[in-house]
Amino acid sequence: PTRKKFVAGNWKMNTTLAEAKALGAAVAKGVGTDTNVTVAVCPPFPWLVPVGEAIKGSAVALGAQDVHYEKKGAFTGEVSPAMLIEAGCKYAIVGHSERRHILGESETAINHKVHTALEEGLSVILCMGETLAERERNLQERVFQRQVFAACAGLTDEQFQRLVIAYEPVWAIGTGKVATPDQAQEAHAFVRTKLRQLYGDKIADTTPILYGGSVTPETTAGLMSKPDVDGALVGGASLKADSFVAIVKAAG
Ligand code: G2H
Repeated sequence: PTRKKFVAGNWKMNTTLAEAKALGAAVAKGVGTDTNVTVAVCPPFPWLVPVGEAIKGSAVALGAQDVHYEKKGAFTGEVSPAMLIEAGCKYAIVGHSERRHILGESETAINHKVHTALEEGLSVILCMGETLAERERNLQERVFQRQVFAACAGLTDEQFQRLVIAYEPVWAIGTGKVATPDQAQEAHAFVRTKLRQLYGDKIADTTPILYGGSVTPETTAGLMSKPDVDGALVGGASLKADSFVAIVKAAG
């Protein structure tokens, strides 16, 4: 099965407003209107609308870095899926390791977020991946199984069509230590096999599985050459338009 490659930039808590607008505009210019790769940028919440303006007319879509699990109400500081849609987002990242490990986000909350975001019409980029301690004890497959299936419990077939999985080994995030193409392939193949066992061929064959963790233009082609690596979730290298656009080109 051929899955379209997908490259998303996760800007994290970076950029001034002026930098965000300039970065969005430069990415839009570099990517253009027609691409064989699905491309998204995920700026900080307050920059979503202006970055949406900056990428208008290009093939670049807008995503948020997180979303709340309730639809509205007394949740001070939180942002709902409907707000993100109105701000122009197509995607929301859910369960990024920084939220799991630094901000203490639970698997129950992540499952709830995935459900609400999909119900409200967003597509979800669900992150998962093992820590260094877990890999050293060879527990990564148990971790993938637990994280993916805790997050996906109860989704409908239609909702799975709007789910993208991102494998981000925690030891590779922002450390400059990228997983080898073989390590990524092994993890992605395991996740896909589990999707097949639990949800069947269609979901296993169509769900994109991205790799994230210190991806650079230099490492992209090797990772993308693997059959189960369908794209990249890019952090640090997405903050420079040249390197992000080079990753998009290398993925295509
Ligand atoms: C992993 C990745 C993007 P970086 O968090 O989500 O960041 O590419 O900086 O490792």
